[in-house]
Amino acid sequence: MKLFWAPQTRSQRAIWMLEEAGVDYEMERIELGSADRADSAEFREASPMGKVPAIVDGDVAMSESAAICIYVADRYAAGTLAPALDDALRGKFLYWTMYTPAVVEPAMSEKFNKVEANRQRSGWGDFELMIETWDQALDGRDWILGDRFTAADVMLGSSAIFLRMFKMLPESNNLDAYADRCLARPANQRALAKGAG
Ligand SMILES: N[C@@H](CCC(=O)N[C@@H](CS)C(=O)NCC(=O)O)C(=O)O
Repeated sequence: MKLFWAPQTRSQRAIWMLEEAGVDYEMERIELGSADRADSAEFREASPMGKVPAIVDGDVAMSESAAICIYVADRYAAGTLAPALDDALRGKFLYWTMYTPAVVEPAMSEKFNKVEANRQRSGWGDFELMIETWDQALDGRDWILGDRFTAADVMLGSSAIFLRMFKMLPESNNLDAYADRCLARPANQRALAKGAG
């Protein structure tokens, strides 16, 4: 598998996911900031918007970190990092894997940019509802689905770590301990070293 990445970006999620799944992969760096950026056709096929992370795996070429996490988990770690298709936890797995791009990121962006929030009208509610919902789901659990770590935790864990780094995580809640647990995973430590740039 080839991973297109850039340091200090959402690529970190894909690296962490690949490390958790134990997949062999090579990394091709994309110079996001360069003025004369000339993306390869292979990268553009995987990522039409030119965003990282993106992967090419045989005939599969795709981007979007949550989609990559689900793909890698289903293809290389089905039943462990992704509940099987007929597992009752599959629904919650999909919900929480998508929570980062669908709810956390828009709510975070609104708060960061001081945009007036509308809990009813916005699909992501607002920052406080986003945090409360996530925090409650982690009550008494190590991972979002309970005892088992899955690709959903790669997505959510990366968001918890990011929010804490930007001092946007409320103190004394489940999310702080969750971020610590995610950081302590050996696969995440390897990923952080690889993604440092
Ligand atoms: N929703 C996408 C977002 C990807 C994204 O925004 N990537 C940024 C880096 S974090 C990027 O490639 N920006 C460079 C650009 O737009 O040229 C995902 O989760 O993968």
